Amino acid sequence: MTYTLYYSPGAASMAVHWMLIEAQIPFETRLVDIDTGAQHSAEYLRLNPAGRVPTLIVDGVPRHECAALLMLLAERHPAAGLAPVPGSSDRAEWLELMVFFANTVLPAMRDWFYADSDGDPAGAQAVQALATRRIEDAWDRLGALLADGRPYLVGGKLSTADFLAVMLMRWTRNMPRKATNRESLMPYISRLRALPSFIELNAREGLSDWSNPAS
Ligand SMILES: N[C@@H](CCC(=O)N[C@@H](CS)C(=O)NCC(=O)O)C(=O)O
Repeated sequence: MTYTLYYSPGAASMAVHWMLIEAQIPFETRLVDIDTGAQHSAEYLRLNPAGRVPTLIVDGVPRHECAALLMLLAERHPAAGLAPVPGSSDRAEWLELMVFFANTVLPAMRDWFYADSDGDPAGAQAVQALATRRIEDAWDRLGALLADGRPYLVGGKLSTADFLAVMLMRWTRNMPRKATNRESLMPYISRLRALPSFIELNAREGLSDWSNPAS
């Protein structure tokens, strides 16, 4: 099995990059700097016609959509134990969360960050206001789940849902309402940010602006 991850630091590729590191899956990386528009190069558009990251080349075939990539990797690497196995009692909750992140939170994030360029700039404020409400609702939902003291989102174990959740929480760091301002989420965020794989991920992507304070 061979993998090449096309990524941009801190972008939707981050959860996939994190999983590859955590599961110790061999992979190569190629930087696509979205700040300089590299996602629009002819070479990259051949791999990803939407001009977005991530793209994961799986055994020579370009694959897209970060949530799908996480689920695919979990299926191809079951020994990593990063998803409840089919038929297990935690499977339904994991599926619910993965789909919730993919069909509700990721699009709301996209709307918040790209309201001007994806849509009509005249309506951008209203789009961002609705996106903010959806993002806040997501943190309410996750805060309620974590209220029972569970260390991770599903089944007491690290899973793909955590990679996605923490990446999304990180994206709020420069928003007026940050996930880190919520007491219901902070113990979870600190626990996940302390994982060696998260620290390694940040080092590899050259990121230092959303780490646990040095103790
Ligand atoms: N639905 C896609 C969204 C990917 C996406 O929007 N990626 C952003 C970065 S977080 C991107 O490529 N932005 C560059 C652009 O749209 O030009 C996924 O979940 O993988």
